[in-house]
Amino acid sequence: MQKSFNNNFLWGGAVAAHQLEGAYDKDGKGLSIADFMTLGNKDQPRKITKTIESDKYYPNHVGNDFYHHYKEDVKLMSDMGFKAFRTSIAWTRIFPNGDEQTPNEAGLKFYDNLFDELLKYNIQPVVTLSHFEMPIHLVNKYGGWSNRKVIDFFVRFAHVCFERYHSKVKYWMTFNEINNQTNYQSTLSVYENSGIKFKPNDDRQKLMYQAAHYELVASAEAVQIGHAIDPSLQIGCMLAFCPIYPNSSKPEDVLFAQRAMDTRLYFGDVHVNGHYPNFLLSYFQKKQYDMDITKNDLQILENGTVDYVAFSYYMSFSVKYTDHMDYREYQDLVPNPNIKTNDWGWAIDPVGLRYSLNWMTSRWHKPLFIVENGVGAYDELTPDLKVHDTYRIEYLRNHIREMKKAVVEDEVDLIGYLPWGCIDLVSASTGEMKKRYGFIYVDADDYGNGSYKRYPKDSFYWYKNVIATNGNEI
Ligand code: P53
Repeated sequence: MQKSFNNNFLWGGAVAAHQLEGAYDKDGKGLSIADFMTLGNKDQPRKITKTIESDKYYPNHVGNDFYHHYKEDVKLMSDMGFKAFRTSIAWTRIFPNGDEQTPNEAGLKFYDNLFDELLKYNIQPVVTLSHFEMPIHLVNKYGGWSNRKVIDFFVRFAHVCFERYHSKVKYWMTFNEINNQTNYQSTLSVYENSGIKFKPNDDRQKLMYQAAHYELVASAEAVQIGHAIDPSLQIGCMLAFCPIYPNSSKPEDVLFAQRAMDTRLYFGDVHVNGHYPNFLLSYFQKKQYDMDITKNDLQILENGTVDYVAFSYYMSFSVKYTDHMDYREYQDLVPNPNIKTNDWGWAIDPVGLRYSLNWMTSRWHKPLFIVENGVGAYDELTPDLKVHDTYRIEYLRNHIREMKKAVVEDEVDLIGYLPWGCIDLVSASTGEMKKRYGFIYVDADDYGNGSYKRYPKDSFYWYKNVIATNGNEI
């Protein structure tokens, strides 16, 4: 049994370009899918508009204005003792339209500056290539990831990034939460993952599987290119890991929960094993899906397996068998009476994190990396400019405790822990600023009003001590 975390355990935090940078049209940046998503809330989904409409508010245009505050923000991360900081490279800063031959130097320069700033404080950048922010031009001209041509555009982008930053960035991920689109009934999820806008008679499920296939091939190509450029690079996949529990011990519920997890996580099987699991190939046949999967694709998948599995962990799901084994995320989830939820209905389940770490270890035998975890909550800035976020500390403490058991008692191979939205940013699902995750409060409201000043919350000082004691004092 290990005593505690290794000394090289990567404590830190995570963000994504489109949710915090703002500066959506600065220095040659092109428009991304995120620039067309309006403000929503937990009852009112964000709208996806065709053009930028003057009477609507688009929160990602401003983010938390990190583009102009990054030096100050990195300094605050360093004050907390961060060893690693995860962000993404906005594809549209590098290739504004996505299908150009040559990259935009001003965009490349911004990330040089950001990575240099991090390295100045010995903070390792951890980088996602595609995090819900593909160029809108690729959507309008090619239909997003429903088009095979997009593979080449992504691979070119990945190539440029590896070439430019390989000496500064060791840990990479290809596609953020590639499996979120399992819920193909969610217009927003498939748009964010794959830049697909469904038409009324589309077979959404088939389109989703086809787009995901192209993404998996693009990912595997990128892995090979990255390794060829620099064999020391660690290139991983990234999954939204929500374990799915059976509603009861009835064998049908248990079997159905297993099928549900297999359906949500086959993406990981392909990334890690280099081929599709049989149950899914058989499912494609049953549905008579004539998928565009070539022999060459299968070869690429086989040769481009990932070095590690990164994942987000927020919540667990539960399912109850009714009359089908075909998991449909939009209708098959049931509430779990053993678990409380946050204000947005996400189930708070720390034990599920230990379960997940062990589940993935037994299935994939790869190093794991927690690159998102946290609880969205309403915060209040007091008149003396403090935020007493005891609820956030409690959530993170309980999750870190379970993570520690998985590392110490179960000997799971875990690279690090990067909780989500370490500085307040725009929510992906709702576009709100007030669904906050940060250790650092940003004074801005849902409509972009505010000073954008940064204030450490109580959780800032608590997390700083967790890192300083390498997880001995939680
Ligand atoms: P927000 C759904 C389920 C789990 C994670 O989410 C998800 C989503 C999609 O929103 O997204 C990840 O901001 C994602 C981040 C996102 C974060 O979780 O909706 O990788 O971009 O911000 C938290 O509260």
